[in-house]
Amino acid sequence: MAVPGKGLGKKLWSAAEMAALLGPGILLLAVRYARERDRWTPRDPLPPWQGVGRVQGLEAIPGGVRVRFAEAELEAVFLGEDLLRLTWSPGEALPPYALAEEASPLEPERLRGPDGVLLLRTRRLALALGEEGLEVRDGEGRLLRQEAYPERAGRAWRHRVRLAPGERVLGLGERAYPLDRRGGAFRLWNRDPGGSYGPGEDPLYLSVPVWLSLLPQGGYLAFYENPAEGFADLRGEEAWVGFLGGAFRYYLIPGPLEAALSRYVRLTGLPPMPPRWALGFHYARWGLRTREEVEERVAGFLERGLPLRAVHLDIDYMRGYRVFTVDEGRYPDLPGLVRGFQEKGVRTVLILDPGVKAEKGFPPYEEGLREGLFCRLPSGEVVRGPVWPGLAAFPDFTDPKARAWWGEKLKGFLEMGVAGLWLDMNEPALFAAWGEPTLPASARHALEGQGGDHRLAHNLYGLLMARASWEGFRKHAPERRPFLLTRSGHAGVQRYAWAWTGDVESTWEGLRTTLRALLGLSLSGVYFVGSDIGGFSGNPSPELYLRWFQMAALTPFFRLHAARWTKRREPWRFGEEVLEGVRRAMALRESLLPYLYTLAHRASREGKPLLRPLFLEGGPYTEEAFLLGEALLVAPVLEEGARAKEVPLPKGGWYPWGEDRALQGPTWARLPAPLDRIPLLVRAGTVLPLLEEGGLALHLYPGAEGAEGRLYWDEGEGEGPYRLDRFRLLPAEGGFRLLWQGKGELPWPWARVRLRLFGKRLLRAHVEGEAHAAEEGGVLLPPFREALLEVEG
Ligand code: NBV
Repeated sequence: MAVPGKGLGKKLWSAAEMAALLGPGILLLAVRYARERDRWTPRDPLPPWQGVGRVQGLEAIPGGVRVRFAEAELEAVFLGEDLLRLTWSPGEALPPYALAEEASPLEPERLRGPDGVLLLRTRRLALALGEEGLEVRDGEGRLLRQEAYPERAGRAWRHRVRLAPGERVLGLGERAYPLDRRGGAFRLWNRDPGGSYGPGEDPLYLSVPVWLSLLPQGGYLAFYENPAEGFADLRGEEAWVGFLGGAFRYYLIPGPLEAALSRYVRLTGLPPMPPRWALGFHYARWGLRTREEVEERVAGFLERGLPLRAVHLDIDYMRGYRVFTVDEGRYPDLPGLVRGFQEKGVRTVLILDPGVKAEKGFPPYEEGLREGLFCRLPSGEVVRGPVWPGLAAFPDFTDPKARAWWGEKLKGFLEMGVAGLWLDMNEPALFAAWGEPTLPASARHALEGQGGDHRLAHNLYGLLMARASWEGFRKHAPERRPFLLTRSGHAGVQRYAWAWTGDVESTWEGLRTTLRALLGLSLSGVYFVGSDIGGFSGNPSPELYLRWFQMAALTPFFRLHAARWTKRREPWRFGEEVLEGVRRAMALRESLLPYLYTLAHRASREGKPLLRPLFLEGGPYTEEAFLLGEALLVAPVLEEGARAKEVPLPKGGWYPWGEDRALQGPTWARLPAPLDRIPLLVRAGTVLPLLEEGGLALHLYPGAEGAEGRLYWDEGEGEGPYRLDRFRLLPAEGGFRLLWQGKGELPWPWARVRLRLFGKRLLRAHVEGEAHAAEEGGVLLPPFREALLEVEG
């Protein structure tokens, strides 16, 4: 981080502010470090950009073609009907950390156009190589992308991509910017904005070089497989995309975007199935100095019957911020604490920062030095930069030895029952009084033996810290599903960790920015995301706090957290009305668990996102609402004082939560948003599985053709038996037939199922000839294969 508390680059911290936060000692180190870092930052301006020259020759290769230009070479290879890979050389190909899949070439059809243009095509995608550039079309021959042949400047590459009128460009990871990135210029470089950020801050912690183009006819996805520092400038009618090093290699996938995104996620890795508890509510707070304080907070939730599933311990539990230690004085008997919480159904998650205190005699530091695990300067000296514990050394996670060592270090915590790890400061972030708050550009990295500098490896740091932690988790707690939460990452980080959006400001703008950051991550393949409820850095008003809570309850990761300098913000600190609103949001979240768990399963098997902007599925371009899975439409309240909201409804019927009448889209509907809830709608045609006291409920929301729904369930942890149930509601004489098909080894876990029908009044249900009368809340049935639902005329 540059200097906590301020948007970096805009303003330097006053010495007094910085000293107040970090202490005068660290302030001095931050000044000294910034000076040293500048000394170790090579000043090598880019040589002039040069084109690749004219085509000199062509050669067929498996799956495609190699084209020789005067100054470069291009390999275009199809790796499937919907996957084209373009690689320009010369370039420094790095180990394929982002990829999960090794696709093999697929033979395209090879044609020559009338003007000598070479055409390669599959059923879904066609590539045409012209004089000045290339064109990509979909299976119907519609133009998707036009790009000029690239330019090179030393190690750097860049190219121009034409933007069609009305084309929108999405993705690029976490951004404090509207989802349509056109009009902006973005840096692909993971950066800690320093303790607080708001709209427009760029870059943030987790950038992903993935680009989704939304065109009237569908669009396409481009993934640049390059972790080096890069940029995407979308201010004009042509975009510039470039990287300051690394190979210039990218993949193109045709739309529709929803399918393209799943394809990208299979390429870079499906997110694993999380433990079920992780979908519940988490509590965190920086600045809990003692074990008693943590216990008091946890008890506060439990005494009030607020369903707390996990508590996160921030850096305060450590001894002088030394990683892998526990301050026995302030946090005695951590194993006992973890066990005690677990008995109450609360899991413990511990924060880990990558910096290892550079202190003689501190075993992890000594080991790292001895085994050569830390990042070094070109001189061979270990880089030591300031973070929380003072000067620290940084494990080089691009070295398999360092990853294995890190994984071993987790053994103690995992064996004591710690259920998850929270990976912070892994951009990596250092305290620098000015300039780049990270390792010097010239710092060396192993990159699996190939070697390279920090400019190439920087964006991989968070990804590989997550990978090292994941591998350690699997090794030392093989019976449990890893739960990792990361702040930084890169393409593929979804294979290992969930992400949260860091130190956003506690303002209404911060809330809107958060929604954008969450959806931007989701559109970049990082599906399990959430934010600090109420914003990290300031004190939200009661209303902002509640609105944030309500939105967060409908995002994948649901956690309350705040900076040490903020006021206490447990739900009971804002008066009765807010507490009741929070209770309601939490109860809704708990009841949605079967639905969320099923979404998590679909993400892990099919690469389907949990959070989806409406336009991903053909709806309007809007940031006022989003989908949670296919069935739920959430319209968060983002404005102070609003008690109603204009909600965009895509095509089809939409049932406002709890109501019997569906609204017909496409339309904008004005829906009530009293303080105790935000607009939430269910898509007509849905069978929604919900958890309720004592069992499972199926809420039936018929559309014109009935309704459908699925449920995935297992033991919530490990790799034991599971079951998949499919429910189909079909219109029938006098009402509906509800068909239930289940498969899998896990026995159905609930004794009774409550059916609740929306849109029509349910009179009774018939199962195997027996009639069950419906009451106010629906009808209770034993498990069945087919039920006949009789409705009022
Ligand atoms: O560990 C302290 C904080 C943490 O609470 C927050 O969630 C992280 O984003 N951490 C940043 C380091 C210092 C921030 C000023």
